[in-house]
Amino acid sequence: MWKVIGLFALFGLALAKHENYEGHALYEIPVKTTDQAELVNYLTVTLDLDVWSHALPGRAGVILVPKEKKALLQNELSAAGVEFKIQTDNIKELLDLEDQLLAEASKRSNVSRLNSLPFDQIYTYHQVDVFLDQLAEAYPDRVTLVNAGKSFEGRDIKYIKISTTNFEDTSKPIVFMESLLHAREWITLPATLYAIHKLVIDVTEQDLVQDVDWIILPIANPDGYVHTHVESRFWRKNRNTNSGIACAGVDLNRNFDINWSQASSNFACSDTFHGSAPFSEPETQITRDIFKQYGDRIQLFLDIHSFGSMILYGYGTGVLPENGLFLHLVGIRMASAIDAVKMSWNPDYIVGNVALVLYQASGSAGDYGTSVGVPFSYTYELPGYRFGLGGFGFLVDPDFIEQAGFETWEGIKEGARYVRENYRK
Ligand code: 0X9
Ligand code: ZN
Repeated sequence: MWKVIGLFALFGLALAKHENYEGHALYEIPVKTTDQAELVNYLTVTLDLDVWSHALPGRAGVILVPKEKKALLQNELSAAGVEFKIQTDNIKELLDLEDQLLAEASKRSNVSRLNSLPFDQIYTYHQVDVFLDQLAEAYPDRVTLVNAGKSFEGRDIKYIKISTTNFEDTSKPIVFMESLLHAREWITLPATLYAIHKLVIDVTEQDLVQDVDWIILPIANPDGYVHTHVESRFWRKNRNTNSGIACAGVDLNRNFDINWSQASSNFACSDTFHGSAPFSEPETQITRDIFKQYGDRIQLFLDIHSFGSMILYGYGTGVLPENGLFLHLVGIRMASAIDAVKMSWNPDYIVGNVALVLYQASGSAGDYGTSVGVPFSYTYELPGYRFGLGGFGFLVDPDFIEQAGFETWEGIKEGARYVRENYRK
């Protein structure tokens, strides 16, 4: 009896939880020409739609559309002769399924001792916080926990330093990685946690632990991340409310002081709103200060995002950095290492300048790294892994969490080895 009531209560909770996405449909729009792509991108702006994947000839647009806007969008597309497919008519059902799959996985595994992290779950802000604390306590000779400051809503932003020489041997290069700058890109968290696991708990790459120092910031946007767990699963920005509650949030990956505001939105409601000034946000200031503090020892910076199976480098204006050829070369090496072990149904990684392969974007973390002299600064776009009957972008299937960590680690290793072999202080 209690079980039944419990089930209903759970079900009711799940219903209440994703109600804001009831009837939202996911459209796949495989445009054929640049004109069609431009139309789709124009419609997403004028109808204020949530773009999951930017439409380009040869790369389908994926767009989340609320019930009341479906007819409008379809009329416009049909009038222009643009074909489309509805991947799912009600994303809320998939959100409930995601909750259910993750809840079942967490029931199966034992998370009471987080220093043996099972990779079949997406950990909450609090769980990661506890994990980092415990890790630093358990491995004091190798792990230092840094509480770098507070987010807009006052949450601690913490990163760990991994070093066999307490960061004192300045002849070692530093690899700096962060994830979850974009809140909804959940699959990026297991990628950094997996790297931590392989560098501290289950070490198999001695050279990378001995000869490289690591800075890993798993939750770069804690407020946005918590918001995706308790309120809106597809929230992207931080939770700055200076422009009013209705249009909260700054896109942290448009807020860095590099070509700021050149290719981003000035409109607070936009998902690519760049904020009131460069580095207006405490979250981006923290990443900036890491670059400042560790200077030119940072040889490789990886800002982990999803989705799209891409390794991107700057600049987002389309101008190539001086070492563009080397950026491309190391990018290809990392991508090939991932491709060698990726799920066969996922596409090969694409490597290139963000403006050339995707779109123009200013003020990104990756570009900032390049602008302050990090020779190898990249944005990883992890794949969208299989979910239910299709690939549903940001949704996470627990069956592929470990795979995401494992395959991304192959790419990270390749990049880290390159800088290990080539960095001379
Ligand atoms: O648009 C973005 O911020 C990134 N894509 S996402 O789908 N995760 O939002 C790409 C940014 C890439 N920028 C540079 N490497 N410069
Ligand atoms: Zn992103």
